[in-house]
Amino acid sequence: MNLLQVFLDRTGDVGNEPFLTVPDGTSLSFDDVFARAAEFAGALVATGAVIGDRVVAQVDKSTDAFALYLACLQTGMVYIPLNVAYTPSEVAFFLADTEAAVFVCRPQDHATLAFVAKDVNAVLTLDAEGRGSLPAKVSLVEPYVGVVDRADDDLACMLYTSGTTGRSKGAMLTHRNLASNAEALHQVWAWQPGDVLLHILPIFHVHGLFVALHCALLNASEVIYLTTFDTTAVRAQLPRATVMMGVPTHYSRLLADPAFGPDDCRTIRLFTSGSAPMTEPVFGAFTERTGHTICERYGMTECGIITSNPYDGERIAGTVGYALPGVEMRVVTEDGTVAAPGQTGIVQTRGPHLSPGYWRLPGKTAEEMTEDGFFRTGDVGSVDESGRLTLAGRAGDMIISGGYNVYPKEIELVLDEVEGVVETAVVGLPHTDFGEGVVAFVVADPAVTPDRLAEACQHDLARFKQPKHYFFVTELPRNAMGKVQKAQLRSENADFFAR
Ligand code: MCA
Repeated sequence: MNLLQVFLDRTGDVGNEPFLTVPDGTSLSFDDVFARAAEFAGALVATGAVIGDRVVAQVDKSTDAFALYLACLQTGMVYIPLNVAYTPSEVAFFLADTEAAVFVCRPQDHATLAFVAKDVNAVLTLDAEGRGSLPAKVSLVEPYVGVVDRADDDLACMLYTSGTTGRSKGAMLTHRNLASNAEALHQVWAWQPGDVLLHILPIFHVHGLFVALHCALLNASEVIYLTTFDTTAVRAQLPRATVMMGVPTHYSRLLADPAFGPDDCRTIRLFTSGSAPMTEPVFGAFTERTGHTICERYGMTECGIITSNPYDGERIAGTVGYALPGVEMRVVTEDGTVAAPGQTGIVQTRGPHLSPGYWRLPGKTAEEMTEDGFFRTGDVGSVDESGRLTLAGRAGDMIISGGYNVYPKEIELVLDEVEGVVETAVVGLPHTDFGEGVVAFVVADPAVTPDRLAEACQHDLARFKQPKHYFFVTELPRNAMGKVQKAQLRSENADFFAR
């Protein structure tokens, strides 16, 4: 069934009630948001786009940006949201790879992006205040009526993720993937009538777009919709909310405000954290300061949320809890056998939440799947006797900075292209704000400067991926097999950001 129809059915009785409330207190009702989606759906269809066509959006967080997503569901188009931090060269890749029929960007980026979008049939604009050529088109066309029938296995969205090769892959997500994961989370987090969600996340990732907003829609809940994370604004809104979802950086920033405390959290019944590992000091300090125990859960772009600490039951620091209802999760050791309790191996998962694969990369999809249909997450962990998962790290060398995944290979490829660079190794070092901070170790001619390297990155890589520091070294540490020892680089410089 079309996921939008599920949301319409669940909110049918409360159409006039507040859904998206912005900080000045203005609310759009469920009916308002669905009506706006129907307007955008009409505009999308008027471009000539049809069911299955890809709509790529690189726009600021706004109520209209969310309505655009719903418009894609409504018309059976495939929605691909992009981080606004992506550079034109990154955007060019996504537009070409998806063969986008429609590209929606910010008006201020239009001049720069028009060239990279030259093969896209329709390029439209949308700003954070609801202006641009997409909204302008709305007045020229009729709103779309009805919701296109979709089979459970039809594509709803694609979200890009990278990998060891540095090449981005589009994780295809179906209506079933999204609906099943939202239903499971709605159940395990015990959503209740009257819940109000404080929404502080970007809406170009699984966390902010699906985990947070899908749960709110299934519950017909009001959402306090903040477009950026600002501690003062969050503290001002918290006392009206019952649920907040964040990444560890959000919680450590709240704790950094000495005035933040139990009074701010008096109405909250659930704080969840994910997208990056929550450290035990932050977890402990949060409980001590507020009396609330953060519920850490674990997910991935390819499958949404896999496990969560219990709503009723002990939430243990450093663990990510139990598989969600309907979700299978197992740990498999190097020799291919299912791990015994306590034994470490690669986490695998299977179920209705799991993506059918990577867009137009059947070989890559096959590589990540086992013969019996489990997906190899690449995360290393162990399960205890009760089924509780503890993550111990990652098989690859992916960095997580402030909840964003950063793939070293992608950065190394850019740095290696700079004239005079011999070789590079990019790693994440402990960082108090972002969890891990990106740095690069560079072997290069003396003529190569940090500015030159930064300039190359600025052109090709989103800001959050760019190294915060360049270490010039005469050689990279290698083992007997010639493999660069990134663990050694990390351990020898672990206190770099604290220095
Ligand atoms: C911003 N900057 C960053 C990051 N964010 N640098 C490294 N890592 C980051 N994550 C840089 C900017 O480029 C800028 O640099 C400076 O920090 C300030 O930028 P600003 O936009 O003001 O940043 P911020 O508001 O302070 O953002 C920090 C943040 C944000 C709020 C933690 O990164 C964020 O919203 N993270 C959440 C990510 C998320 O939702 N992840 C879910 C994906 P300069 O000053 O030098 O220009 S994972 C997922 O969906 C899976 C399935 C899951 O399990 O959840």
